Amino acid sequence: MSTKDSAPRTAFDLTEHPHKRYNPLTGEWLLVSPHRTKRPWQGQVEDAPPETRPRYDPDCYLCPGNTRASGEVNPQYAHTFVFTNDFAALLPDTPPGTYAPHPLLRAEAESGTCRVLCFSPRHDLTLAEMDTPAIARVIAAWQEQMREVGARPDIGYVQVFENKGAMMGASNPHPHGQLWATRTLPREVEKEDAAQHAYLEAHKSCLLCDYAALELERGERVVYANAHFAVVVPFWALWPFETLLVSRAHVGGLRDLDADAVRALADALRQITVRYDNLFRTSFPYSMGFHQTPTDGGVYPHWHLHAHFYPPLLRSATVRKFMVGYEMLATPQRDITAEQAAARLRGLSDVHYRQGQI
Ligand code: H2U
Ligand code: ZN
Repeated sequence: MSTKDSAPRTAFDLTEHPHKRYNPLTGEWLLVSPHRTKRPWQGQVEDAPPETRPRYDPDCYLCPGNTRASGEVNPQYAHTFVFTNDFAALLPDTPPGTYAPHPLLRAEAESGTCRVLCFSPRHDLTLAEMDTPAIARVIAAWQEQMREVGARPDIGYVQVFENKGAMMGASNPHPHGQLWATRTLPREVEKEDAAQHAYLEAHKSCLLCDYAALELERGERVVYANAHFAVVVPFWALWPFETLLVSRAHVGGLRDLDADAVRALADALRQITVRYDNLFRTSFPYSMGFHQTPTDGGVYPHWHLHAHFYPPLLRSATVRKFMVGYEMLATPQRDITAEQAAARLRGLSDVHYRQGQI
């Protein structure tokens, strides 16, 4: 007699049965276990972050007029402010070179630059609490950085991102993001580059153009959409409330957005970040970042602008998902389905819980 489990008696159902989902942007798979959402939890409960902050903090190295670790003094900026990271992980003057004394021992020099971008002079705000014109100024600052840093001959890719919240490793609550620019393509970007390229070759259409249209048509994973952008919980989402913000038109990078599209992106960013804060009535932590056309001078018709939000929270302001055990050693896994997460986010108000009635 076989020791294997007996054959299933019911037809495969995505809402009930454990299954694997494919991420066509990276070629990775993840395990989804929808039957497991009622599992009791006696694990870690983290303290909720404090809810009030001053508009100006004399000890904050990002507030206007304050001195940073380098000794430099921040200007009295009125909107956004960019500076080169005083502890940059990448340096522009790193000499090119390889180290390969054996095929099992390989290294390559990497050069580049790291910058910090303050979103607002106000210490107490986040993107979710800024108005759309203020968010549009942040996008304009990103565009300016893409134009300036992206034009450098030693820069092949500019990664724009934000770590928000202590849970995601942000060292300071002052609203800010970062920009790491490298000579070569970072690994996630390389995977997405290959996938988008292969899709265009095979289908003669763009992967994310097709995906955005498909999700808008099906609706079940859409959180929000305006004329230029859609926010969805992607079919292959890994983090509980992960979202993908995707341009509806075929646009390669932030540099290519006109004023209308910038306003629409600001609106979409506000919509998703407000809903995130409203979900557990807390300042919702996440890592987010844009993926866009490399700046190494290549031709990239297959690249389609999008942003990923990877938030760690699972069921409250204090209970997060951990990527441990099976996920580190085998395959990443989630419990609630992408469709359930999208329905919850979609159902939330777009008025911030600290600014109005929900
Ligand atoms: P994070 O909060 O995501 O860590 O970003 C803040 C960055 O600010 C961090 O990378 C830099 C740190 O290196 N920093 C400065 O450049 N100057 C300072 O005076 C303190 C921190
Ligand atoms: Zn500050």
